[in-house]
Amino acid sequence: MAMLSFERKYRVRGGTLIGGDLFDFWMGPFYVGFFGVTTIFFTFLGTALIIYGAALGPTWNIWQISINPPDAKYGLALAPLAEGGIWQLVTICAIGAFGSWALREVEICRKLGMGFHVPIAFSYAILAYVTLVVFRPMLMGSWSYGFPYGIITHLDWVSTTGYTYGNFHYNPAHMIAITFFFTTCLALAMHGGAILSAANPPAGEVVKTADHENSFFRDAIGYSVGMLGIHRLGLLLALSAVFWSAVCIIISGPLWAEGAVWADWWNWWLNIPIWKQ
Ligand code: 07D
Ligand code: 07D
Ligand code: U10
Repeated sequence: MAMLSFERKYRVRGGTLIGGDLFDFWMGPFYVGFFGVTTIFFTFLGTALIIYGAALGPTWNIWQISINPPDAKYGLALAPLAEGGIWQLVTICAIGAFGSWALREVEICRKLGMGFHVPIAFSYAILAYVTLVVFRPMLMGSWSYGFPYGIITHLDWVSTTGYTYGNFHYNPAHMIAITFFFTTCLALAMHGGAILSAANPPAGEVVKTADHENSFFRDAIGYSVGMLGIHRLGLLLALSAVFWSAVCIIISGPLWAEGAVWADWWNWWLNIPIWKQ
């Protein structure tokens, strides 16, 4: 079925989570829905606040604009707008927009009768973000632990936070997260390569089948995970990467005290009785 006639067939009422038929329509290619309206609302408000924050100075240079979290002295209280209050409002808008986007995805899945895999996957990204700007700051007792909203300044935050714990590479959950990120790339490269090599041969050659793909990996590495399995694996790897990222930062400070060096965590290894003198 061509895309346009498919869309006509499936662009039907229903599947909404809230508001019934209200907003249950499309604008061009976009499904609107109640959560489309709330996405637009939070996005506009959040962007307007960032522009307001930028207007307060000191720069309009896109790389240097930074909306900073409040100073530690404000703890978990609301701060004045120009002293971190904007950051707090932008954070609320960001969570509102990301949450709305996820729920709009859920409504689209319900309309199409699909599983909720995509919104569940996006909710892992939201979890990582909320861990950085809500859960960890709350556990540390101050919003100042959130990262600043600026292209370069958020990198400075990553660097400073990393060195606060010595060499962040020794954080065991960071290691697990990185391994999952690298493995996700490996799996996607293998999968993209396998599909293109079988399904998109040079002109004049026959298209190969899933049996060819299975056989390739059985010949090469002795096992094929299968054509459904590789997609399950891909999702699992990617979600695990983000999950362990959230773990690696939530344990830095709330669990492994601020200023303590992650390398020292590995002392348990030196203290295992069989080789400890
Ligand atoms: C390709 C999908 C498209 C999305 C894009 C991002 C904005 C921000 C805002 C001017 C893969 C759109 C960007 C809307 C404009 C203002 C105020 C996704 C794709 C193209 N980072 N980060 C970037 C965000 C964090 C880190 C780039 C967001 C954590 C490092 C972009 C968040 C930590 C590096 C960006 C976030 C961290 C980057 C490219 C939120 C740990 C880089 C992103 C909401 C996760 C790279 C200058 C990309 C870079 C980079 C956005 C959070 C680390 C500006 C929106 C605090 C080390 N980050 N980031 O392609 O070049 O993502 O930075 O959590 O090296 Mg970051
Ligand atoms: C938070 C993004 C959420 C995004 C959302 C959507 C929009 C809309 C619109 C385009 C989590 C936003 C959407 C705005 C855009 C349009 C239209 C994703 C998020 C909701 N590290 N490190 C990680 C590596 C070092 C440090 C994670 C590698 C150093 C700190 C990952 C290396 C030090 C933190 C990772 C390395 C250090 C991290 C990031 C190598 C610095 C974190 C991925 C090879 C000196 C962060 C939860 C992630 C984290 C994190 C990888 C090096 C410090 C595992 C590969 C040694 C402080 N690092 N790192 O989390 O865990 O994505 O955050 O050297 O906080 Mg690290
Ligand atoms: C995959 C796949 C597969 C495919 C695929 C893909 C995964 C099976 C079949 C998909 C993959 C690709 C296409 C590859 C490329 C993708 C990437 C590299 C990922 C990164 C993507 C991007 C960078 C693109 C990002 C673009 C986005 C997010 C679109 C931006 C959207 C908008 C600007 C509009 C969003 C719409 C909303 C929120 C709802 C509708 C709203 C409107 C249309 C606007 C009008 C507003 C209203 C009606 C509401 C009114 C507003 C109000 C009341 C509030 C006002 C408030 C104020 C303050 C003013 O596996 O194989 O192939 O293709």
